[in-house]
Amino acid sequence: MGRLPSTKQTIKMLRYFTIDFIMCYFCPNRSDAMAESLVIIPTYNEIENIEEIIRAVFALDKGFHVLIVDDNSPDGTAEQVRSLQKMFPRQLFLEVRREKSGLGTAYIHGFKWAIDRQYDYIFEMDADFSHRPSDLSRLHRACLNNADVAIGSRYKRGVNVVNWPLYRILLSYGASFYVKFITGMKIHDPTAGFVCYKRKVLETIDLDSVKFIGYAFQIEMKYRAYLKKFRLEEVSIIFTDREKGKSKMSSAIIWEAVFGVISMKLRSLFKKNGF
Ligand SMILES: Nc1nc2c(ncn2[C@@H]2O[C@H](COP(=O)(O)OP(=O)(O)OP(=O)(O)O)[C@@H](O)[C@H]2O)c(=O)[nH]1
Ligand SMILES: [Mg+2]
Repeated sequence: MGRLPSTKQTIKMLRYFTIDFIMCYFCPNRSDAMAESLVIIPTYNEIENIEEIIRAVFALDKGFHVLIVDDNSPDGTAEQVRSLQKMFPRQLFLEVRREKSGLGTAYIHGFKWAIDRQYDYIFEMDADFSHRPSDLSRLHRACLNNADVAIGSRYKRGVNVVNWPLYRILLSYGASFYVKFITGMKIHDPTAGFVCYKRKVLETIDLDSVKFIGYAFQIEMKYRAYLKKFRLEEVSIIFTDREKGKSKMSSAIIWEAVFGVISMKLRSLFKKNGF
């Protein structure tokens, strides 16, 4: 015979049941009323990583939902996701866009999708295991405590980057000083792409006016949250270079960040384009 649940467990179960019941009535868009957190993973040609990263998130058993925003990858990433959806029908979602249109717009697409479905905590994560899925819980905890935006930071305590060539570290570390100098944000890792946003942050930012695509997109999102006086908090993480698949990094992305940060600062001073 199994043990009877304690009073505390019974109250918890009743609470979940009530929330579930209410949410099923008032949020019919969301397939699993228990889930409050959505991990958005943009993908382009990630066939070698996609199954493993999805399984790694679900293996955490924290009730995270996952949305893949794929840009019609020629390698069949989306088909792989579709076949996994049979195994995780209530937790795994897929949006396929017509063509490769950049990481920034993929996230904006995912943010709108998440807001429509009333997720409370919305994460950004790469598919290539540079971000450890187990750190999702730490970002989540930071947002449950005090933060409005929790940033998985490579540079909060020293330099926590594994297997990157020196030039990449210098580029990224240098960029963080440059951004701090121009924007005045006191963040060690403003280009970080491992982030948890509270829904209210994304609802406040004018997502249609965010135009950047690569590193500049990550900087702009943080800067807009900072200007709206949201609490940004860094959580120290270890970042590891991808082992499988190809990087989508390009010189265009670097130049976008170099000039983008200045143009973004100017737009914010003149309160142009949604700032
Ligand atoms: N949907 C979509 N996803 C993209 C696009 N470009 C990159 N991604 C995804 O965004 C994530 C980060 O891309 P990476 O190629 O790892 O770029 P990065 O992390 O800036 O560069 P590396 O450090 O060199 O890996 C990965 O999951 C990519 O598949 C794009 O144009 N569209
Ligand atoms: Mg990467």
